[in-house]
Amino acid sequence: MLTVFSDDHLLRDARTELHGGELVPPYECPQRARIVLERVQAVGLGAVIRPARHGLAPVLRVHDPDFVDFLSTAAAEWAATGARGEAIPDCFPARRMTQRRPTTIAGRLGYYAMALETSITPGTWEAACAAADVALTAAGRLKRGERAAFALCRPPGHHAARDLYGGYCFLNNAAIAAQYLRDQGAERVAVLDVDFHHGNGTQDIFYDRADVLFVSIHGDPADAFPYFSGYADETGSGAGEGRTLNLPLPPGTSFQAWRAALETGLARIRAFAADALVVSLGVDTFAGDPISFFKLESDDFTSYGRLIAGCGLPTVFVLEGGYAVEDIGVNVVNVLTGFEQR
Ligand code: 6XA
Ligand code: ZN
Repeated sequence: MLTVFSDDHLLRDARTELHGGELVPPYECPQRARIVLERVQAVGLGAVIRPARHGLAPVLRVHDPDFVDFLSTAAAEWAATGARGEAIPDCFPARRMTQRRPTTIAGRLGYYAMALETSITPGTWEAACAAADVALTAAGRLKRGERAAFALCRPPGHHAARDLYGGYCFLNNAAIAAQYLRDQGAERVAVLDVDFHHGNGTQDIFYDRADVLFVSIHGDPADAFPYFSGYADETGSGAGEGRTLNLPLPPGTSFQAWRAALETGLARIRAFAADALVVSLGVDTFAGDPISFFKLESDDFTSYGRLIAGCGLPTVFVLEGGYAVEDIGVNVVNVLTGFEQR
């Protein structure tokens, strides 16, 4: 399987994440991508290529232009205020407050944030654009006849909505890839999100659409980030009614129970008769993950990679979360080699 990778992920190198009431070194760190790449090379998964530049047009197919403009200048605007720390908001358009967009950068941070652990830093925008190009390049390979491709994206993307960032995400790489597949001729695209966290951004982007199915298996939002999205009764709206399937699971979920949810999701994907599949591949379902509560072991990732292959669809794997840094390479690549075994 081909891997697409960009060194520009290194430009996303925040010093701080708000966690447990403290500013700590971010869980979503550059070593993650390095360790995944090293494993790809160690097992000889296939060629590793650099992304082609696609520009902003495919990004603007799923994101709001004002939001994209905000992301592209936020770090510089924040620096110009003389603030000593990294850019994080302090006030949000909560219930019964106006939803008008402020002029000042501190106000716009709160306007566009869906969570505030994620600071915006110089280089973040460039890294996010490179990650989108990685996903687009991998998706483009399917058109050229490849059965599957791996987009080694960093920063991740599935929490980024049409006009929201947060949860370590800025641009929604998986949604950008899915829309690109549509624009390149696929009539129906399925997105399967196996990250521990609900892909609220991907759900938001496709919620009222009949042509993109979104299936997500994740920690129950009653217990897990992002708390305000991912319940089973969120099923889509308008033309998209029935095109969102959320499979929330409780703390301590074993692979057996997780696999049963995957089978349910895969059955829905088969019934949808998609032309292509995008997998939001987070491995924070791992028992050793420091911020999550499922109990998958490394061999389980191989098993479910094989199950995903059973759909028989051209597939783009897009890297999302996973913070047990020592194990992230093995776990991610196990999914990919499991897929290739079938
Ligand atoms: C913030 C947790 C962010 C989770 C990000 C993630 N306290 N999403 O892994 O998939
Ligand atoms: Zn996650």
